[in-house]
Amino acid sequence: MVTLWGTPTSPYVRRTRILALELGVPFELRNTNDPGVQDELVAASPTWKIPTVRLDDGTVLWESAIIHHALLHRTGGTLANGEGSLSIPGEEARLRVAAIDAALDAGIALFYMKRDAVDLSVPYLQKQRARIDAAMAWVITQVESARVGAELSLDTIALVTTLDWFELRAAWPVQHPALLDAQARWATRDSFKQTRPPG
Ligand SMILES: N[C@@H](CCC(=O)N[C@@H](CS)C(=O)NCC(=O)O)C(=O)O
Repeated sequence: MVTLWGTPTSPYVRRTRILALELGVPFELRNTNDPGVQDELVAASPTWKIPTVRLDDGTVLWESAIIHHALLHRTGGTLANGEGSLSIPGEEARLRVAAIDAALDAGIALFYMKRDAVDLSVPYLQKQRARIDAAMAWVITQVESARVGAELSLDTIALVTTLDWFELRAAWPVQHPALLDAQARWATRDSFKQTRPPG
């Protein structure tokens, strides 16, 4: 059984949960908000970030892209529902994930700073806000041309979990019709439904 340290609301952890469900990899989610579990994370990962996993063979991994590569590599990518397989992403898909991550990281940073009553009007933080807009404007072109969002893939999982988190935290307005379409398309799939953040 894979141990997955994370929270039910983390968009990065949700990516890993969706992938594990799709690949039929059993895992236990250790909620780092529960008493004592943060200590387990700190002991396991020098970055203290979620997702962090311990695989069946005892290997500990952090960074979602590395975790996902390991899961795809170890399972061969075969989907548990028998409907095809997921491949290890190539350069273009990794670029899309990188752009989505840039928007999400900026959104997460701004969300936590706002919660801590930081003044968001300083130039560096304004730049973070502009970075979300710029990265998402490019991502929209990729969705419109069906490079992402149409098929199940790591970049599609990254896209939809990010959009859902933007909505959950009111961190960025998900309004573009192509984004709304992609969100709606995947909302009914089991792995996305089961991992929908509470709240
Ligand atoms: N690049 C990392 C990002 C992971 C990440 O930022 N996770 C957030 C939660 S969504 C986190 O652990 N934040 C804790 C912190 O920054 O203290 C990945 O892809 O795994």
